Amino acid sequence: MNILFLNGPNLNLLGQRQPEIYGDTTLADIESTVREYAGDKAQIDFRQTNDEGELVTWIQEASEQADVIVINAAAYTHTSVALRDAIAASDVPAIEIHISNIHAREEFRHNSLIAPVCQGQISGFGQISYLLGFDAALSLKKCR
Ligand code: CA2
Repeated sequence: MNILFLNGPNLNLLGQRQPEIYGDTTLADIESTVREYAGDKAQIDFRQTNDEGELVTWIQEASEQADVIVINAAAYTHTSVALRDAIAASDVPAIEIHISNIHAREEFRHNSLIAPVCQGQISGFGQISYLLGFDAALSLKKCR
């Protein structure tokens, strides 16, 4: 079982700026927590990029490498038709995750362009959203 975690723009700043919204945990801390939580249940590939095209390429390549994608697309969630098309074209199921509750924030964050092409959405549990994403990925693989 291989799970590909993809993280979009500015998530490399986690723990360094706006802790009142995103907490004081860094993305590297989250990656370690996910790896520890996964144990030997799954192989974890954990990536971050600020580049929309790179995310698209990683999604396109995922069918060779991953059973499930867990994606925090960050701001591209709300803007990227390219990401939505890449997820829709992929034969690898994707689970959308967010640290904050996007529905409780500014109106422009309420709409996710990728939600309709993902299996489901996990939003608002802080860094635990990543662990819930892992659990969902595992269950999805078992029940398919
Ligand atoms: O809550 C989430 O996980 C988001 O995907 C985070 C995105 C935001 O655009 C989405 O609406 C919700 C922002 C990620 C940027 O993270 C930062 C962390 C620290 C300082 C600045 C940005």
